Amino acid sequence: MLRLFEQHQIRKVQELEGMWDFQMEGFDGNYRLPVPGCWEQHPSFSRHRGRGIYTKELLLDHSGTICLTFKGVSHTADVYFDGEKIVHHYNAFTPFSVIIQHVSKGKHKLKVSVDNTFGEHSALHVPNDYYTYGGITRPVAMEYLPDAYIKSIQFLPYKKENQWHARMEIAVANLSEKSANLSLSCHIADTTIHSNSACLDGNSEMSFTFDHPFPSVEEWSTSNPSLYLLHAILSIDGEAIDDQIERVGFRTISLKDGSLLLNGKPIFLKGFNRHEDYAALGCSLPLQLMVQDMDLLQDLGANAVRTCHYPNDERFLDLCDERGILVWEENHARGLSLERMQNPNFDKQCEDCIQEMIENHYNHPSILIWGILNECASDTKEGRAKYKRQYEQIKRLDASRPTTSATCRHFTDICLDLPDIVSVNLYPRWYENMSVEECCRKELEWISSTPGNGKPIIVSEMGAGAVYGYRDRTKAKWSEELQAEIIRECLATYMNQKQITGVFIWQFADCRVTEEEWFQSRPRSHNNKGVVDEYRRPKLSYDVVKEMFTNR
Ligand code: ADA
Repeated sequence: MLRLFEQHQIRKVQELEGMWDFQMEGFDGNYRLPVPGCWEQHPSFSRHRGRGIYTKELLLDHSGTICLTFKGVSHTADVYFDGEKIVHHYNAFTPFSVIIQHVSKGKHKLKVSVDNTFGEHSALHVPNDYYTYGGITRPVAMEYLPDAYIKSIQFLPYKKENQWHARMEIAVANLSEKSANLSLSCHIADTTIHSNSACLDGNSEMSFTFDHPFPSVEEWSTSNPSLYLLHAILSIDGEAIDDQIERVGFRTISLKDGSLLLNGKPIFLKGFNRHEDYAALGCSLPLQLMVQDMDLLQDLGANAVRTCHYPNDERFLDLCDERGILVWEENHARGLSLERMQNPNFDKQCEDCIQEMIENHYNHPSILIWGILNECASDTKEGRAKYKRQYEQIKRLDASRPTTSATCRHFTDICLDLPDIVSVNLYPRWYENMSVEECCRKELEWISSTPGNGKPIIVSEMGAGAVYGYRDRTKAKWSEELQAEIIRECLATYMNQKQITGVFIWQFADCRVTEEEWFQSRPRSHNNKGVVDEYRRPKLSYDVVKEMFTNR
């Protein structure tokens, strides 16, 4: 399944899921692995970092133009079609596509070389407190494209004189040499809007823009997440040849007097940090397990999730849209030192990730914040220049959502003037040998002395580790009892501070970490701060969070 709703009625789409042929460099033998999937689920490759080759025969039922879309390949893909390299992509967490024209009917060979090694070629996938898996880890789609097709749809809802309106921008491309007489219609919420005809030159692109009132729609909210299908149909000389469906919601996000407003009303974020990671399946969760996570998040009383530390699978974001769960989505970066930020590939790999994240996820009503660069070198001048570039890039791509970045450079951060929201990762009684109250007071005092003063404040991380099943009534380190006590104390403090507009618990579920660098010191080679373990088995802290989130 590519999305939680059908994206086309006219365009023909085929999902390339199932068993692909596989070979691992340095290993003998031919394998068959499931796509989507991580190669780590195979016992021969469960701890292997290297280059794997996936191949699949494609059978085209007619000649023409196809578009191959990879929703996620971890972490670098080189794609070959009938032996010719057609696209290269870095980063496991953003989709990419490639169009191939003049393809003949019949059999063709698709090969994907996948690399999950660390080194200078990879500035963002590095040894870390989460695991970089290997494989074609998210779905793959093959689409047949007509000569002119719909390239993208952007939907921006807004209120004017207390009535809902929306601005819709639909980009189309003409792949043929010849010019085309195009027109476009948009169907949404019992309204149909028609464009005038437009002549588009061969090998060119253009956009149709509509701005329209929608007096009778219901707003999207956490309690009533109303969604609408936007169906755009492209015609040549009056004949419908292509279409695209997006699922949208009417809601506004704004900031006022240090609060975050959803549809003009202040909202307190009760959230979790959630890695895409599940026991033996790695980062390649099927829909069933995404739904289980969502059910647990809502059972816990959460109304928000942070996609730490990378853009998420669109199907999970679709679930957030449907359930009214608010999302802080962020580009791919965790804990990168200035030295790592100086990797010659860093800037482009970050900015490509931001571009692809916003281009592909712009229409999700659940996304309310764009984040960048978790705990990177925001206490250095050179680091600040990179933060500034990335915040500016986000605002160019989407000025409708506030920005933030989770910092751990307490008292030394020099970037708090840049984001719209100040976010801090706090670990009193775990990393910091101080009380929760003292830690909170000192942090708020510091923020008030910086350019971050007056901005909404989010505690983007708080928590403690507990090894599932380790019980100790004296609350020894790593016991479930200690974790439950620390989380209770943190929530009681942060949820009752008027300057704090949200809290994200670190973390929802235990996740695998790399065995290089200091991360190898983690018990079980996992980050054990989940309120559930990697199989979603609840720890004592689960009921503490449920009690405190549901009673707020
Ligand atoms: C940091 C980091 C998280 C995780 C956490 C921890 O705040 O942002 O990714 O590593 O610490 O568990 O130590």
